[in-house]
Amino acid sequence: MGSPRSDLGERTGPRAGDELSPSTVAAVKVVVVGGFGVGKTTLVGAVSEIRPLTTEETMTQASVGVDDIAGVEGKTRTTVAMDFGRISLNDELVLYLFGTPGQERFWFLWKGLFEGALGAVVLIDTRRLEVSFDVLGRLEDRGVPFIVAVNCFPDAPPHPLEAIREALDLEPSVPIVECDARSRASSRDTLLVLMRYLYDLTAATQER
Ligand SMILES: Nc1nc2c(ncn2[C@@H]2O[C@H](COP(=O)(O)OP(=O)(O)O)[C@@H](O)[C@H]2O)c(=O)[nH]1
Ligand SMILES: [Mg+2]
Repeated sequence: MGSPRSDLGERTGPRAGDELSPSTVAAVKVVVVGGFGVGKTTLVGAVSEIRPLTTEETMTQASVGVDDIAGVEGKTRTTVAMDFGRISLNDELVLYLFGTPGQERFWFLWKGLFEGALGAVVLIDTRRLEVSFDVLGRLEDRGVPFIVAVNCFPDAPPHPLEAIREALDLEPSVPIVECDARSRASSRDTLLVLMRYLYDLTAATQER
């Protein structure tokens, strides 16, 4: 057996070419989840300051009849393993973003991806709310705090956020916001809502 592999969490100090000093910068893991085609890869790509790592592949004949593309017929690429990106929200806080596939056949990946994650953004498409039910249920089961971001597609009929909250059976305390996953500013604002929520949750726990 060789020596144990170090991972991101075991860094001992800055390395050459490293602009982040671990002593002053908090690195936080955040997961972006949602059903198939809701815009996860788009959001991670829009906000990431590093070239997002994505493992998109052209949908093959193998996914025909497996991936439900009703409503997203124009979609020809699908994320196979995950998306990865990074965004500095300020001088002290860096988010590492992990986009996870919504398809049920990738759920075995969830365990590893949620390890160490502080929270999640659940992206939804109001034309296909049903693809989000399983994802929300899984987060609730795991006790991962999340916010819901409604990705506004142009041909989606507008719905009041409170109606969406009701349709998804969300607790009143769970933040729900609108976003445009293609927009860097909008996607960044969405992540700020998540961070604010996580901060408030922590503060509330400490008060008890
Ligand atoms: N109009 C519009 N299209 C979007 C938006 N977000 C994503 N898309 C498109 O929707 C499709 C699915 O997005 P993608 O990010 O691949 O979804 P994923 O499966 O959740 O990763 C792509 O063709 C995107 O260009 C959005 O906010 N508005
Ligand atoms: Mg994707």
